Amino acid sequence: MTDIAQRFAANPLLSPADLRPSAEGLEITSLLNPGVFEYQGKTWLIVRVAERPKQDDAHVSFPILTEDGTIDIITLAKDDPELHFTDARVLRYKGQDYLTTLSHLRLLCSTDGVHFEEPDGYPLLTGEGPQETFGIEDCRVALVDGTYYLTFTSVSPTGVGVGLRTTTDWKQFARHGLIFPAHNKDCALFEEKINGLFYALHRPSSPALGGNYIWIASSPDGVHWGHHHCIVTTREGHWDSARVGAGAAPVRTPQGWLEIYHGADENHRYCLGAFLMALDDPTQVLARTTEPIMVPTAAYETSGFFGNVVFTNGHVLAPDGDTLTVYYGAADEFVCGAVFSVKAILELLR
Ligand code: MAN
Repeated sequence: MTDIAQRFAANPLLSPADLRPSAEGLEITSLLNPGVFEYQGKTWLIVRVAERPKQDDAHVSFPILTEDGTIDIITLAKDDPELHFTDARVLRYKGQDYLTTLSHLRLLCSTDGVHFEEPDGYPLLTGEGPQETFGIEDCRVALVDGTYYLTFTSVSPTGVGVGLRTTTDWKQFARHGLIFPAHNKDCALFEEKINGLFYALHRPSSPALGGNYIWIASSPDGVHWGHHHCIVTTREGHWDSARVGAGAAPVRTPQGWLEIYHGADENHRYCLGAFLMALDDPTQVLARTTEPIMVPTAAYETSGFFGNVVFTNGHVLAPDGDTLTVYYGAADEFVCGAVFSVKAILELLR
């Protein structure tokens, strides 16, 4: 067992009942996959809030956004022969895929990194326009030259892509549309430019040749991306055999850029691992962990909305350069925290 995560005793830090739904008639099914940043001396989470109407035995119902931002509820009889459930997260009806929940992003902050509260005066971030009618999810936050870059999953009937918004005060946001079109998610920007360029990890998916692999791209302005390279692939027979995707912004270490990533197997078990990229040219992967550094084992990780999942897209590095507090979604239902030693992760790289 190579799980080196020191889980918070207070886990889960956030459960669906801890926040209020965004609209009457909805309930929160999951609080998960927070982006993390430091702002005004506090630790902040931008958490994914997944909602749907209260369910009854005979029907499934789920919200979608209209292009002008209002919520429509779709209700289907469970015995409708044209309805097919893929898993707890996705269903198919008359040849069209839908999500069973609608996600928005919400800000929470904390002085101790354990107890989080919703501050007054900050907006909810919701899907806007035709590319986000099925919601926005799993936001990464990178602070580059004084601006916060928010990269998140934008979901709509035309697919799953990476949206970008930027802010300096968390009250006003500039929208930059999709920076990586469908099918793409798990986009993490580096917090420093390298040789004058922005860098980002991203995860296109290929249904035939290729797979769910981590790629890297660079950009002169953070909005227009090119020079794509595939750098981390899935490994047959391993814990990360079906899909891999980047976590939060890479951590600069003397040995290279350290990235914590998630890997899933054919049974949809999501674990965490790590890889290391060269400091001056992050398209070069120097090493990778063989075994996972975190495996879903706690009860709140093995059972929930979608069990056997630990998934991270946010962390805070302490001034000692070693203590990395990772916030993560557990079982697609709860927000949890765990501490890693950067040095201990580096020792597991091969
Ligand atoms: C997958 C899962 C879901 C997510 C959709 C769209 O099915 O990660 O949680 O809502 O993709 O991103």
